[in-house]
Amino acid sequence: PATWPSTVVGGPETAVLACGAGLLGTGALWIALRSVGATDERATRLYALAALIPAIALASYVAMATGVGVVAVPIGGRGPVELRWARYADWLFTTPLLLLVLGVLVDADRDALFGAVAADAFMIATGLVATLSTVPVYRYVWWAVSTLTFLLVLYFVFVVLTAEARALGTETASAFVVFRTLTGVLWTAYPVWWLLGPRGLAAVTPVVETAGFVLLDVATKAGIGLLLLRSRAVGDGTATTK
Ligand code: RET
Repeated sequence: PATWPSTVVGGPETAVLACGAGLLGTGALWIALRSVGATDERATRLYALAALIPAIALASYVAMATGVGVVAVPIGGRGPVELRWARYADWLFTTPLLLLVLGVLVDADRDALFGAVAADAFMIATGLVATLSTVPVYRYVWWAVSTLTFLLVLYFVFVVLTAEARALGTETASAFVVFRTLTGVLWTAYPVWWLLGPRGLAAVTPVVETAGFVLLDVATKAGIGLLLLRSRAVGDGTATTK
């Protein structure tokens, strides 16, 4: 129809996306500036990752705010629903990087980390399939596939990485509990929010859905970076020697 894409650029959703871009850009810059002068090699690596994660998201948000990656999916009976796949491009890179941060933090076994990253990428890819499917029931089936894979990722964080953190000593173990909890709670909100949003049960409007994802993305991406900068288990480089 001639009216499509209606809300792509210039509507309230654009403003929300621009806010997200601003917050993520500020976060990336803040983390990068704060990490200047870090001498410990492992801390430097973690800070670089922590700055890179919101920077990638910034690119995705600028793309979404300017109308890139918008598709209209005709979901059975409901007519076209506008959605932005740029979000999934962001998550495809940033969620593995977030897992990498946790892995570097506790000196994780490479093979286990690789397995978790593979499961994570599969989770995002199948989530995109759920998002783009036009038959409602297929959307929920793919959502369920993605969520099952998400449980594998949680197992990795809560069981495998937790064991590695404990092996490194009490300080790293207690610092890791904070990162683990943040990951468990915030990541779980994503599939729930997807279900409530216009892609699922349509309990919330597209603008509210976008605002919710902005809050989650800022909390997970900038939040973890700021936590890292404050964490003694990172800054003084003692985590691996204790
Ligand atoms: C989708 C929908 C399908 C089911 C599941 C999902 C999970 C998404 C997650 C995203 C995490 C994103 C983060 C981003 C940035 O920092 C794709 C929403 C399970 C867990 C942490």
